[in-house]
Amino acid sequence: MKQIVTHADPDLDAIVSAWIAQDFLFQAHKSEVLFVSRNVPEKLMLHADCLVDVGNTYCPENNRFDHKPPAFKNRNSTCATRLIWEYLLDTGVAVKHLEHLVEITYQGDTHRNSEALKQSRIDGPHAELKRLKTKHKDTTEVYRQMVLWLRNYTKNL
Ligand SMILES: [Mn+2]
Repeated sequence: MKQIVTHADPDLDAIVSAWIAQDFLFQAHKSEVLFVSRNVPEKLMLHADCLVDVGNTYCPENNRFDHKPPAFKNRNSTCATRLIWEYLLDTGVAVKHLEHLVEITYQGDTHRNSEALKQSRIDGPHAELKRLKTKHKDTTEVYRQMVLWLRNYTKNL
């Protein structure tokens, strides 16, 4: 069982990057996602199979995908979703079709603005995550339903 770690109260960047790790990085394995406080316990830092949007480390060959300092001087220069997506593209995994999702996730995570982001907040992934968080208290359930939604959203792209 592969263990993917991200942060508690996950935003779209944490959720999409964890989902990409499950469905594309570890597609041949069973995997689970753990949501931990921002100060990730040392043991998990060292032994998790993948860290996304936590850990302050960018080391793709070791499956560490965070964009916050000191990994990147400016946390808004990229996002966890973009980092794991670019790594998979570089290693020949078929993820090109996720480009639009990656772009709006990046824009939302780094306080950018665009028509595409506005639309996402109306009826796209940002809206869906907000809806699920209002409906469910349990993060694991929010994540589980968001994964189903993302698979459907991206299957015809
Ligand atoms: Mn992020």
